[in-house]
Amino acid sequence: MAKKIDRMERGLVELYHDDPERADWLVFGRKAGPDRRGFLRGAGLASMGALLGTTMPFSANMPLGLIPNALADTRDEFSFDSKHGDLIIHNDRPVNVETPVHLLDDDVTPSDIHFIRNNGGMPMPISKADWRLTIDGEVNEPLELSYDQLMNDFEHVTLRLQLECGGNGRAGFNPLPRGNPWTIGAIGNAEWTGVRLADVLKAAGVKESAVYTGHYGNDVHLSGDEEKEVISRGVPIEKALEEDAVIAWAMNGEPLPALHGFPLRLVVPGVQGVSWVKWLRRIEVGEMPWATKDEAVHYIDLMPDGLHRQYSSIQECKSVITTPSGGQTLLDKGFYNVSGLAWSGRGKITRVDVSTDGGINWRTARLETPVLSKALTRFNIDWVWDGKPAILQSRAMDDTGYVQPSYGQLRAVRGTKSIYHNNAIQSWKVVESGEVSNVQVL
Ligand SMILES: Nc1nc2c(c(=O)[nH]1)N[C@H]1C(S)=C(S)[C@@H](COP(=O)(O)O)O[C@H]1N2
Ligand SMILES: [Mo]
Repeated sequence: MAKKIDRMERGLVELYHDDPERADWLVFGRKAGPDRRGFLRGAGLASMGALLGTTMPFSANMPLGLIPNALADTRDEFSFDSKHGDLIIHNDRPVNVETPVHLLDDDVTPSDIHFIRNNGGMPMPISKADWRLTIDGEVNEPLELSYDQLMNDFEHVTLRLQLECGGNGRAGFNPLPRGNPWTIGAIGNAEWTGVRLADVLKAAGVKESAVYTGHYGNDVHLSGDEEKEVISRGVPIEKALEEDAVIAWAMNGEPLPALHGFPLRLVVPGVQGVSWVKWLRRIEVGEMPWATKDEAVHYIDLMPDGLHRQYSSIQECKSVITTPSGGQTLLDKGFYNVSGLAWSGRGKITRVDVSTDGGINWRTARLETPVLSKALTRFNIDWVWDGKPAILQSRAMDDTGYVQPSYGQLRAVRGTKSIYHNNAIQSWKVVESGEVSNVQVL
């Protein structure tokens, strides 16, 4: 019955129907302790919880739609239950879920609407007691820390920080690249609690030769091959040693949900999400950057001086109007409070300008306080809609003086083959009926 699995064409639910053992393997992974492949067949959620023990995260933290559907052995559509509204599901194997921007109007993004980006299968749950974090490579004293050591031996910090996938905005590239077609909601603003990465690295003693970190998670390659790493990205060592990089165990005051990396994940502010490795088990301090030359060309960013540089993992200044936004309808002409989000990977937002006429005239919006570094900042501005077609845009500036570019400017620097870091000015078209939709303005 074990058929060849095509990763793009077959979803998890279908896979559970056709090949449940394989599906378990992909969902629950390799660190199985007693061999539990296939044991979930026919079991209910409650008995799964009992079998795994109460310290295990799945029964409490998996999105309701995923496991019950899988266990029910039906062909129902994958669904992701959230009391806050419908999320956009790009893929269910691996799980990739985007937040529609109109839901992103809380100061702190609730965990159950925060976007999810997985490259591989969920790892087998491991209790906090059995978890170990290794720090090795270019360090004087490699460490193997238990969860308790991490909690007890280092100072705790809580920070509100944006997390954005490097592929966020990919759907705006033309031609549309491969990969999840994120619109602009692969972004969230959670509160992360843990210990400073710098404190842990210093405890291991970083050598002079250190250039980069490599971050390893416990997830499973989609092929099921245990030898294959799902992904291991890191950051320049200077970034890792900054005050605000965190090894986190809590998101919004609760233990990390399974899908967001229980029990530990990295939080590397300002840097694309791929380095925020979940289910963190190892940090390797290395002498070489992780990015190969081929990879690096995808990350050419437009810099404040209008020049480009070869490689950047920082997410440059960006903004989007969330109300009104695509899919919404203005009921009548008249007064509106236009609001949105602005952020920068380099620091604080200093200004957001809004245009309602496709970029001819710009007015400066109000920023909601507190304006935090590397966290989403809300802005708003009053607008009287005269009932005629309009194009709404926002353009952010950060404290390095970087001004969010237009699509034209971005394209001039990168060409058309971009797949990451789309920080171009976003445009919403309003037509006479009041319907709002996405439009691309150069
Ligand atoms: N172990 C592991 N960590 C990971 C990933 C992954 O696939 N495996 N995806 C990365 C990517 S590409 C992003 S954008 C963020 C998304 O974090 P979230 O799912 O908590 O929103 O996690 C990063 N950490
Ligand atoms: Mo990502």
